[in-house]
Amino acid sequence: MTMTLSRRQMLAAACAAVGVGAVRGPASAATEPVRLRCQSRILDIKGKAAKVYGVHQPNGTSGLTLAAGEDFAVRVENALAEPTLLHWHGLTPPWRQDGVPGLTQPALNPGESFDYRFAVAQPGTFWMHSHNGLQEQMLLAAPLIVEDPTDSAVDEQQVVVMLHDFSFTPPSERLTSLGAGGHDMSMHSMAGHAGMDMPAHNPNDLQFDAFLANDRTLDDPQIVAVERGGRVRLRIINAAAATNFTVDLGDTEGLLVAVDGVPVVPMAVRQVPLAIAQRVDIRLTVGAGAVPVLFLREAALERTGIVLAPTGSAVAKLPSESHHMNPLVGTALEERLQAVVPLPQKPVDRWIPLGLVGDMAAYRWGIDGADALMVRAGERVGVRFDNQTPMAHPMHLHGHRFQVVAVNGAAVAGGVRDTVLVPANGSVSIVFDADNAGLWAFHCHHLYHMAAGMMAVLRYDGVS
Ligand SMILES: [Cu+2]
Repeated sequence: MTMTLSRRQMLAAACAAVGVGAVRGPASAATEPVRLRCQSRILDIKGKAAKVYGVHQPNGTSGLTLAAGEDFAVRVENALAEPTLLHWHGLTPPWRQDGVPGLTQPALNPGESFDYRFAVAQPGTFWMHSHNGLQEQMLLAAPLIVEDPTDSAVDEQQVVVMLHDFSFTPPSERLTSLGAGGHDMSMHSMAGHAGMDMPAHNPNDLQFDAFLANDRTLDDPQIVAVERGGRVRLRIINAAAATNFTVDLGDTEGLLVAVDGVPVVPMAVRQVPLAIAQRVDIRLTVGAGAVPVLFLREAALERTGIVLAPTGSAVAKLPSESHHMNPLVGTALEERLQAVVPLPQKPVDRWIPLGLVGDMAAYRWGIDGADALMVRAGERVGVRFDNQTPMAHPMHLHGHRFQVVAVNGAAVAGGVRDTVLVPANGSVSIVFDADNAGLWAFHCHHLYHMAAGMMAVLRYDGVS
């Protein structure tokens, strides 16, 4: 079945697509904070009404776009019926503005607001999400785009895509059932999906009712109007709570130019693994035909996506399941990444070994060695993760950007980023400069692993 979009539909889709790009105010934004309201909203997911959360400006824009060199000046308003707090994932603010309840500041009660202001020097694709309880699974997340002012001369269309996993079952019930029964009670039968490609240990420990790209399933995807022959910069954010994806451009070749908002030596790609909380920027040129950009759920059949539709192109209906098992998200890309600007050469002053540990049956997770996460300002710090579990863990350090220097024991001069996937029963080493004194969350970004104990704090000597 093929459907052709009217010009009006295309324009409507285009407006929706550039929503996060149309925010930036004039220089007066330096004095007046942008209001970001945490609120509930209703989505139509597979024909059913779903009550979820979101972060919006008064004009309806989801999230925030600013330019590097500007101040991040934001007033967060809690319009929810429960406490909340937003974390600016990938930014490096003063630690008291990092938005981790109980660590950097108290959560905001319903009706409360809080003003944030700090300088943002580096451009990139970042995001914001609640760091309170399991609210991230309620879609309390939004894009946070820092544009590079030197890019304004580049003739390309920015397309931001935020991915989510979604269940109609409340996340608190799911966490309880994982802990109580050792498995997710809402799990669908996997029997029909098991096959030769299935790893011995399934990387998905939760099942979901839907996978969303910009809040829509592939049954009714976002159609983004683009110019025929136009250049596009995809900014893809994996905001899922517990799902790794592979970005799939099909026959179209893209150029991977950044990971977690930080430039990498450009690499031609058709498929890109994207672990929980990671981002990729991909440049591509569209021809005359529509380009589906698909997001394949790891080691499963489900997928979601958007469609880049040049003027006059026909957009075919896309099945929401792949014909073959989707790939695993591993370390093959991580081993090849090279930062455009690596960390300066410097000996490591302090190595901290961390063991990632867990008990799948009891659904308890932890970080061995977290007590030693104490550094002094000015040190070059190395952290070696040894994953002693059969699941991969996307490890995220707040307030810093680190460079990946080894994967499974093999040295690399890798990407500079804020979230790295430590493979099942494997290891990853990272280094960073202790240049932002404070108390910083350091955790697995799989929401249910974090909630079940895989959370630590990096402490600077003298800060409490
Ligand atoms: Cu984990």
